[in-house]
Formats: sequence, structure tokens, C-alpha cells
Amino acid sequence: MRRLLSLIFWGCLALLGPIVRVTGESLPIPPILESVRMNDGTRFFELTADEGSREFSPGSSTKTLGYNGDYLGPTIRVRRGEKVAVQVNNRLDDITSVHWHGADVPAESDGGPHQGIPPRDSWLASFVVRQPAATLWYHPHIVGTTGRQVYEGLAGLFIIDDDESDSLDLPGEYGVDDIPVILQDRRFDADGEFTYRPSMPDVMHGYFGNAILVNGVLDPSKEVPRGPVRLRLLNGSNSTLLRLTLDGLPEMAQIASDGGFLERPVELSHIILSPGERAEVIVDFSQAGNSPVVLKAETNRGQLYDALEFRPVGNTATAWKAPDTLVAPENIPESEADRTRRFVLQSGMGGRMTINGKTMNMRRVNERVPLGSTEIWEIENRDGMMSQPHSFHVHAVQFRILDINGRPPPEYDSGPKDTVLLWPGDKIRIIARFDSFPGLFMYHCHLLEHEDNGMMGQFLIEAP
Ligand SMILES: [Cu+2]
Repeated sequence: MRRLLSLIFWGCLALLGPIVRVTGESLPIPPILESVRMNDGTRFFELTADEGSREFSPGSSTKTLGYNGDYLGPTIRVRRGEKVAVQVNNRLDDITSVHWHGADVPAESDGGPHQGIPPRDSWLASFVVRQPAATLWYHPHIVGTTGRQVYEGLAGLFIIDDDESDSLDLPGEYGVDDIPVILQDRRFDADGEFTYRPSMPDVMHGYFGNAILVNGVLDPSKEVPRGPVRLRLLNGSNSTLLRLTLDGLPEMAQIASDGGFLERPVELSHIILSPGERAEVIVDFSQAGNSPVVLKAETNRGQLYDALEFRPVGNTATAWKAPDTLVAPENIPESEADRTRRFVLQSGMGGRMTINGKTMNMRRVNERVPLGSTEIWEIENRDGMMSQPHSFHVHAVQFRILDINGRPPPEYDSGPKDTVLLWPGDKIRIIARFDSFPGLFMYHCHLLEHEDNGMMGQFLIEAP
């Protein structure tokens, strides 16, 4: 049924034609952020959110937002065990915040709506990196304006390394054979500018675009070595689901999901990412022919984009030998769960987006979770009639999917996750240990128009 729904989504909604523009600009690689100082064993970073502008197509400039630049932000790269602190400066006219999506950090450093940074003010997040190697990301998280701020450019990658990932024989030269790929659809107008003016249907169904940006540019290309190349894929779109395939190679091997490595590489012909989700894949360009290989992105509106063109260079290498195992699986047995909570996602009249019938209220604690407990959260998308997918994100934990509509998850969805796609009518059970930090955290739909219009709640992790 779930597969059928997916086919219906990608098969029958092909109403809008593709926008094909081949400019072939070289793919920009977000720079690794240099730390500004070391102090008492803590590595300090600095991010500044500011206004800017960018010419996405020649001759037309769009107002944007960015961290330490005009659009998007640098990649923050840290090691497990490291003490880090990030000072965030807000040079916007609006309140903002920076949430470390997927990170296991204290509530006061989580960067959610309770850590808003007023205009011209700064905020310091500090934490010890406690979790395994993963590709996380960061973005604003203020109630009502997250969609606009992310859309206009505020987002960046947050990569964690550890000894285990170093010991694996995987491509790891950043920007060469280990390539960040931030995918975002945007709605450009006739003047070549993009604006964020969601109508009521946009709130209900998400602010869809008519072009796709990769690392902040249209139609880029990238020279790659003719061997295994690791892509760190992020769907950084506001509300658009992406189905990714390769034109020129039959498959790719997924090695990591949101929160880190899978047990073993999983060969896939396509990958579906909802907003906020990540996947790391190995693409073996030794198996490519002489033509470029194109990363194609199909949206749940049926648009098909040539998102990124890869041009393999160099001598033909031998085929990549995938490792048999990556990391030992860390499953949480269902028998360890202390309780089950239920969350029903549903759209209402007039764009009222609810979880368990309620819209987000900063003064309401929706759920109280005892520190150290293990819980099953059963999430249901009750928007079957509206054919509306949702993307459920939980702060503070990496969870495991127990089952999807009663069936165990596919292997690629069996690793650590912080965001999960729910097709209309889906019921998904996840399990997590809430054992890190006490404090107030968020759960919400990661379709940002839904989040901004109420589909969010708060849970308080309480120390005994
Ligand atoms: Cu939603």
C-alpha cells in the first residue's frame, strides 16, 4: 500500500513540466568553518546570520539570507568527544535561532524557539559532541518564521567524525570524493527572483518551487574521480519531497541515514528524502560510461529536474568493493520501552495544522518524558483524504523505526533517524532512549509551512 501510494505520488502528479537550464556552473562546496579560537579545551566557532543577495541566473539578483555569506552557510565539522561552542550573531532585522538538527545537545543549546536571538544580539551554544559520525545540519527554528528564513538561505551542514568512521575504507576527501549536496527547490518568478509569499494552498500543501538549487546554484556540474565518491545528501527544501536517481548508473549504495552509518551498505536504484532527511551514498563512477552521470530529482508534484551533473575524470578504476559491514547495529528492543505515546498529524480548516488536535503553543508542555526512559512513539498521518505527506522530526534523540504500517522498515530505514516521512494514512512506530539531557525540546512536522502554522509540540525531559 505504501509503495502504491508512492507510485501514485510520483506517477500521476506529473502536471508541471521540468525546467531545464544547463549552465554547467561548477558545484560550489560550502567551506569548512575554521574555528576562531581554542579556550580551555573548547573549540570556538562563529556564525553570523546576515542579509545578502545572489544572482541565481545571470542579470537578476534575489535578496537572500546567509551565514557568513550571501546564501547558505559554511560546513561545521567536529569530532566525537570534542567540546565545541558556536557564537551566533544575528544581523537580521528579525529574531532568529540556530537549531543543530539531529544533534544530541543540552536543551539550552538546542537552538529551538526558546533560544531566540533578537536582532543585533548574539547567542552562545556550547556542548560536547557525544554522538557517532553523522551528517547533520543547522537552520533557524523560530515559530512562524522558520519557513521564510530557511527559504531565503539560512542553512548549513554539521558533520561529525569519529574513530570508527575514520577506520572505514570510505572516500573522505571533502569536496573531491566526499561531496556535500544540499538540495532545495525554489520558486523563481519571471524576473529570475524568488520570493516567499505562501498562499493558503501553499500552507496546506507546502511552498513548492519551479527550480532546484544544489549548494545554492542552479544546474551545477562537478568533476569527480572515476572511482567511488561519497555524496552527503540533504533535502533542505521547505516542503518538497525528492526522489533521487542517477541517470547513467543503475544504483548507488546508501551507507548512512540521518544520524549515522547503516549496518551495511544498501544498494538502491532511488532514494526518497523528505524535508530535513539526509542520506550518505557511495556512487561508483568506475562503472560510468563516457557520458556525464546526472543526479535527477523528482518532486512529489511530478517535476523532474536534472539537479547535478557529474563528469567522471581520470583513468578507469576497478569497481568499488563495498565493505560487508559498516557499524554494529544498535537496535533498541521493543521490550525495553517504558510506554507508548501517540501523535496524530492532521490538517484542519483554514490551514490549521495540528498534532493530537492542537497547534503549537509556546506556553504549553504537550508531553512529559522521564529522563532515562525508553519510549515508543506511534505517529499517524491522518491526512489520507488530503493526500498530504508529513515529515516528523524529534529533537534530542536519534530514534529507530520499529515498524511502518505494521511491517519492519526496509534496511535503508533501519539506521539512526531523527526525521521520518509519513505518507498519507501511514502509521509509524519509532523507539528512542531519552537519556541525554533534561529540558524542553520540540517535535514537529518538518514541512516548514506546516511547522510554522502549528504542527509542532513540546516535550519536557524531566530528571527524577
Ligand atoms: Cu506536515
